[in-house]
Amino acid sequence: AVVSPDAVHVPGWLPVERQRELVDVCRAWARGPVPIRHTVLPGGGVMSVQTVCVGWHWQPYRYSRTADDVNGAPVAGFPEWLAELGREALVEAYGEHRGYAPDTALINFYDGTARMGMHQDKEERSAAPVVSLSIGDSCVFRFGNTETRGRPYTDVELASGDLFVFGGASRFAYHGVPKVLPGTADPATGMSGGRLNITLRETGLAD
Ligand code: MD3
Ligand code: FE
Repeated sequence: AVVSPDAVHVPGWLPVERQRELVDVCRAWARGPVPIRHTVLPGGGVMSVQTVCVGWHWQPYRYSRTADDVNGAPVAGFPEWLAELGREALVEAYGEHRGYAPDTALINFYDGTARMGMHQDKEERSAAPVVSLSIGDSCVFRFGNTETRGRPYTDVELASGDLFVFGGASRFAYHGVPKVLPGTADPATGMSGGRLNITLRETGLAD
């Protein structure tokens, strides 16, 4: 379904076996080289979501190759199979991938009470689309506008296996996750509780 121009939601895109494989690899990345953590914001706030990155490390509000705000370690490399999955996602959403070459993934883990406030993603030096994959519990995803944090916005339920691609104008829209829906996950995904979200991005950065 096309939620707004260039924002395409594909429910149930990822087969459950591939969801389980992603859960396994994300569990390994969550252990290291940089452990998953609640990001601390410059004002002292702590995000309720836990995040681990591969390729480039995101910290508010820049990318680096080492996790200076965690343990200083270089982040795990971005695997080519994950870039290929990103291209498959763009072919599904747009019919072509136009040379999509994501070089970073942000992996967010939500427990039943975690939320993500309305924000824009502006650290990338690229207008290439963001690919989002959801696994585990469903959530309410709030997709807004490019001008303000507030209305108008559209609430969409994202379930396990759903693909969402944000390109074009939607790439710089405000968005957030106001609510997780506990107990909605299919145990066959390997997620026993909580929600995993993987976003693929092109940073436009070079070392
Ligand atoms: C629209 N993650 O990691 S995924 C994020 O579910 C983030 O964990 C949320 O927002 C999550 O930055 C939402 C959907 C998403 C991700 C990135 C976007 C939508 C986006 C970037 C630009 C526009
Ligand atoms: Fe975001």
